[in-house]
Amino acid sequence: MATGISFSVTATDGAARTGVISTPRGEIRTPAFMPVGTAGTVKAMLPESVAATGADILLGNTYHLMLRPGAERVAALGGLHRFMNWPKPILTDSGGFQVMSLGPLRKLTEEGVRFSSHLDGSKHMLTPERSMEIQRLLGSDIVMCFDECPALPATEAEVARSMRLSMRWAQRSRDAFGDRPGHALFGIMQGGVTRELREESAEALKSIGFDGYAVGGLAVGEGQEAMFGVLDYAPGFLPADKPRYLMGVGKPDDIVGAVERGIDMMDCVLPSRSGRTGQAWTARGQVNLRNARHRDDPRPLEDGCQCPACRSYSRAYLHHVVKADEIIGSMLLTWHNLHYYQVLMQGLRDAIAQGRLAAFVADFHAARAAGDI
Ligand code: PRF
Ligand code: ZN
Repeated sequence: MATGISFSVTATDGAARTGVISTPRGEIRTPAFMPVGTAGTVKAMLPESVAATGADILLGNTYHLMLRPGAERVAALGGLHRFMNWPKPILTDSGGFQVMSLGPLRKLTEEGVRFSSHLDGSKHMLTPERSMEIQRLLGSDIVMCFDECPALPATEAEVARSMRLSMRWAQRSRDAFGDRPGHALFGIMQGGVTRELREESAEALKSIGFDGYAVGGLAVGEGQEAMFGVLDYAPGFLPADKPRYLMGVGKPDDIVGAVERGIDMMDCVLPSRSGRTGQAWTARGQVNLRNARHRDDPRPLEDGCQCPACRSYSRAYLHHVVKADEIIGSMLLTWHNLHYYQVLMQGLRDAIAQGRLAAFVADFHAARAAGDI
């Protein structure tokens, strides 16, 4: 990348790769999981605690931050890193995907998306040019193209029309982004579950030229089998020497399957959001701390886990604070979940580096099949 951000693959195992993205704000070890800090905070976590889980990079959202507190305000206060006290890299999503989830509150044209704020009903317009400007004002290190992710169910013709619009917006995003040393711009592949559309989208993005390439439009309800079906070929359409980012994925088994298929970066609200509803993710699968079976259990949530929730508290205590809606319940379970996700990523990186990914994946599935005990 001619942008002061570089990617080097240090080892491969089958289609999987491990490597490092170097940025002026620090290194991102890949495969990387990015916790979601939608509104300038990873909910229930101090930024230094997020860093302590092993996260190298956070995701922020154009859509939420433009509405509140406003991109110009964040810029005047020194940018998002300083505003939220997170000095490491930040990737920002472009807003298109979040706007689409507003349903009837939006209107899509060639120019962009007009929408009403979910906060106060005020009217706004997002275009590729405005999205690039907002992400620049935020100070984002990795900027995402403005795209459209069609809502399912959609016909193949609708998916094709939407993908081609996203490719025109990708060119406008590239033009508006300009040349910004130290900052990267990623293109976003669309095309649903149709191989020809995915290939057409990849070719369009490659001819524009980006610093990294995302696979968008997956994990929108098509199911894991269909998603893996696309991931069996889609990463191969993208340049091998650039990072590949699977947007909005996923559950631990989605992550493992995506990494096996050549994905380098992912983000998902799941570990943080489910931590706030009493759900924990462990090597043995999902654990619902609301369940009464934990009421008298003095054992830690996960044996051997080095997170604060497991080092210093019992399942009985976690059950109690979750049931009592105490804030510390959200804090401890979010910390555990983010820690578990980062331990999983480190395990994947080490396994790829040592050429034993297949054995790692077999152990991963065996532990989950054994279940929580
Ligand atoms: N586009 C953008 N953000 C996204 C997606 C997308 O397709 C997805 C799809 N899973 C999540 N986040 N811009
Ligand atoms: Zn733990």
